[in-house]
Amino acid sequence: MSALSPATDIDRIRARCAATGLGDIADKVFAGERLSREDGVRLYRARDPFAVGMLANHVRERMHGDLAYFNVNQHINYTNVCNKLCRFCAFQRLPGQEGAYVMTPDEVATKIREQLSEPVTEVHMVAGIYPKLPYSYYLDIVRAAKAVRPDIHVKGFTMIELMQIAKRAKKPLAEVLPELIEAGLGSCPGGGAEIFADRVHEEGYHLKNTGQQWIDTARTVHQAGLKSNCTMLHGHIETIEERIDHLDKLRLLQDETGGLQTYIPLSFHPENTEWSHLPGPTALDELRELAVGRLMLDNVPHIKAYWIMLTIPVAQLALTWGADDVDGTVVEEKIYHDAGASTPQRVARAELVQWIRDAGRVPVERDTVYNVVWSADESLATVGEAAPVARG
Ligand code: V47
Repeated sequence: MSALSPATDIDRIRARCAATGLGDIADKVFAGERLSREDGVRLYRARDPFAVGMLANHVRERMHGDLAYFNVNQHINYTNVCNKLCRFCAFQRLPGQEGAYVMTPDEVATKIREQLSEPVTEVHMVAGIYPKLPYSYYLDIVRAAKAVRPDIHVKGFTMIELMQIAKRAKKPLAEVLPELIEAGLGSCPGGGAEIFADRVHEEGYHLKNTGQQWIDTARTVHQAGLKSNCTMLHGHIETIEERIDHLDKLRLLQDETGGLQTYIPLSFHPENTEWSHLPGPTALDELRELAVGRLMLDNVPHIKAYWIMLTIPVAQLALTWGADDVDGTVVEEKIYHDAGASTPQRVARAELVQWIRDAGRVPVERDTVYNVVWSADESLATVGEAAPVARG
């Protein structure tokens, strides 16, 4: 696979885009110009999704060549107790309900200890909103992880969890974040954004943060010096215009703060949820979503194809539809598996490397903030020096 599209490739992509009425959008992309919201809607509606994929792949290769990032991580969902009653969620339990659990800080430490023989660099720690947990609990679980594995990067707490933590701390988030950082928090994941539109919020998750609150919280996180990821939950009751509105709001936030590292479109999994009558997205919908994300979010460095949610074959394809990252080894995942995911709970590092190679890409193990840990491309720097990322 060629790292950068030569002129003939550009001509081929332009011709395919022109044939489906996207010639002007292709020209903007080749010139590095920002796409408008209307352009975004046209990308979603294009008769030929492969034209959109080719365009997104062009941008992906302009930014990252053939590199495909992964990490060695472990997920810990410290509680499934939640009071938000989101209709898309199969993970939540009410206090006392069968299957409800809360891990103690010692149990979190045990989960980290169990993986000490693996070269894990990140723990991804997210959970439900259980109002009884005191502020000290959140500090303690971060400290517990760091005590067992001091060099581990704690990527923890979505924006809704951070709002809850600040509420329990009885002080503004801007004052809470330095204490979480002091305890060992390294960055924040991108979950919980869903679809920002008030209509969908009202219908699907009205007890949760609004879109505006998600954005305001993320801004505060970035102002505290932490990076975060961002997501969009697609394939349920949202419209194309609502998706574009969501992407545009993320793009504006990024213009302002520069704190977003990676965008992850999250495919709705309907099983065991209140929306189980909805079909969820097809594999083609998922690939198109990644491609539109790559094209619209011109200021977000990375696009992640989360293999747990997509399956490994679709994640492999995604590496030519705009994605440059596949997440990591994971170890234990509950949110998607409760909602019917058929993927394994973990993948071995060597397997991850092999299936990235099989997809025609060059595997690069990164840490959470994209320092290179190991690379099949020996010219890349390793930890301590940021991976070379050309901005598209
Ligand atoms: O916050 C919940 C969503 C998120 C369902 O930042 C569902 O690197 C689909 O955010 N079907 C958790 N989606 C996953 C997440 C994530 C995953 C991997 C990497 C990163 C990162 C973040 O999943 C939740 C919610 O938005 N979700 N239930 C469902 N049934």
